[in-house]
Amino acid sequence: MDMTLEETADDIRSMRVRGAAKISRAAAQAIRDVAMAFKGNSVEDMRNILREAAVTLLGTRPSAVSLRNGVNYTLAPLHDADTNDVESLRKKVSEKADEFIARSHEALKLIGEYGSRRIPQKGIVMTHCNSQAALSAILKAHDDGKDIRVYATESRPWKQGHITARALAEAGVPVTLIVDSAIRHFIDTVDIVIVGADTVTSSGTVINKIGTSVMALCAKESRVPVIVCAETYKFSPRSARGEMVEIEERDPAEVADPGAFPGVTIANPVFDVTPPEYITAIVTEKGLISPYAAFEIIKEFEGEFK
Ligand code: RI2
Repeated sequence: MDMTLEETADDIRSMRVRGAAKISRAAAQAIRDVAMAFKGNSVEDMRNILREAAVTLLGTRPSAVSLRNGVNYTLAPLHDADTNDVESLRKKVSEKADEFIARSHEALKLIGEYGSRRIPQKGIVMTHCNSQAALSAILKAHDDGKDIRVYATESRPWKQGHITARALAEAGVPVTLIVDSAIRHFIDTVDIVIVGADTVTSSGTVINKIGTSVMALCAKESRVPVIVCAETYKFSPRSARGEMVEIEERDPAEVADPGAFPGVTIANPVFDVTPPEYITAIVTEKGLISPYAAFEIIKEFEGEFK
């Protein structure tokens, strides 16, 4: 079923569709649908409609660079000097969207393979929130017969950890759901921390679900390696040009009913910032890199993602 642009934007904004990779694929698909549905004859009109669609989608989740990279990748034909009629623009945008989505799925598979090799034959993994990329590595390790158990944090306020815990249990992985504040209590028993990323900056800083930096801090204190699983399109070219990543702040009502707390300010930052010195390696579909090599990834893919 084709979704309208507004429906997709609304699904992403309200987090009915969530996860950095999923929202970027949904955005690429939405741009494709806009191109397919365009009825006019003017390529200029079509370009404008596609640009407006990009603005709508980019406004939905400000911290996720994957969204921007997915949209920019799909709309690259807008900059082709030789794409000057409606049909060729439609065809190229549609091909780009399909390419991006296929590339995203392929990346997930490779990250699973590479990331799983870092998981010990027998051991305890700790993860945060719900990351398809992190789960890909954990599930691959389990499929390969490794004897692993997982601590999955609840991940307040949205409790995406419930999705992770259920997915692992369904796959037959022994999993324990814990509250976010239990991280330090359990970290000494953990062999490896595996998390996802919403954005990786050129300096190797990882922006991921609020609480990730606390997990990384506790892991460093206990000498537990921290592996971040992130597709190359989660690396931010803009950060290499000095731009700061905006940390999304969502509705306070997601944390507690403001009406029940008169005079109280409720803050709801969705992501936090983990500096590179707390990260052992970042697993991309191109291989494992040191967080300090993030700039190299950005240089390699800058043309594609801008
Ligand atoms: P994948 C999610 O953000 C989580 O922070 C997760 O770690 C990250 O995206 C990456 O997820 P949210 O949409 O792309 O729940 O690995 O705010 O699935």
